[in-house]
Amino acid sequence: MTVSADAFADDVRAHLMRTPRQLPTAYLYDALGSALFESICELPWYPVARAEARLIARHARDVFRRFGELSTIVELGSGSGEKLRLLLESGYNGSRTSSRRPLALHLVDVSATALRQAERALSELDHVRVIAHERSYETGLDEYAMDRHPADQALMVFLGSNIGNFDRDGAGALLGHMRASLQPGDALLIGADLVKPASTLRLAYDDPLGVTAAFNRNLLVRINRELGGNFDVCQFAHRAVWAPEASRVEMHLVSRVSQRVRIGAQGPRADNAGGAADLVDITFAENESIWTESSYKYSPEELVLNLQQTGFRLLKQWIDRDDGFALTLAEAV
Ligand code: AVJ
Repeated sequence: MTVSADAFADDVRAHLMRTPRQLPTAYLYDALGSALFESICELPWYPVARAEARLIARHARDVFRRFGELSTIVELGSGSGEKLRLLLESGYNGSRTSSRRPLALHLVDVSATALRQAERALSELDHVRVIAHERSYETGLDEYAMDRHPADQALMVFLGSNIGNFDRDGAGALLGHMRASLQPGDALLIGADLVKPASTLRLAYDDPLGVTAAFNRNLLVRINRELGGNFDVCQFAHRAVWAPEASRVEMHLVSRVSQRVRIGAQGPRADNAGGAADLVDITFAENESIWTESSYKYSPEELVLNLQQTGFRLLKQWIDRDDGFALTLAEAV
């Protein structure tokens, strides 16, 4: 099941009309965007993925020790599948359960390419069954909840600091949604990047190789290709700012000049019904920005508080002090 071109067009139009102008973050992950994000994770200045991988490798056994008969893992934002694969390989003793039903792995991701990659990476493991949901987190959660057997014991995983893309209210709502898809005794494993010095954060989101800039500007390339836009990609600069009062890094695309941009006037959607109503026609002022992403940073305590306020109780929190990252395991109550 896929996210439709119409939904993409509607989202883009609605976000560009906001003040300040925005683009929806989830669409950064087309095939090239997903590849660029994987490259970001290899950059020396972006320690998020490495810090989390160290914690997972070290504590995965401790995670799985808490379950008698785990039947299901639900992963939101599975990406390449490497995070979950590492978790399973480091801590899940498949042989112990080989007489039982295979472990069901529900993967929820909006990126078709990432999902296919994850399906491939995880299907190689013994005694698992992969169910892919090419869905938003919310729709994926609903699909899983409808499908679930009452006797199932589930572990939900939300790794990579993907929670960082939500503002405080949005994160609370999403945690509540996760809780509603779980039953008492189920668990949630969540990885979150922590507040750290501004200079460190700036380098992480505006790296010297320009990979993050490419990741950001690729959203315009995608809009041009899939929605018939005419963004002049070179005329938008990547900018990353740390906003300490909101505890977030913001990514922007800043218009270098005053320029007019049209979407849907030509290209794939030109022959669709809807015609002129589909058109986006915007004149950007010089230095006007399009806000493409927020990456909220947490304190370990705030994370625990958020979990407690949404129906979870803390089981264990592991912190990597070197790179400022927290892996938190909570139980649905
Ligand atoms: C995948 C959302 C966790 O916010 O750090 C990396 C995406 N953006 N560099 C993040 C991202 C710029 C990443 N998340």
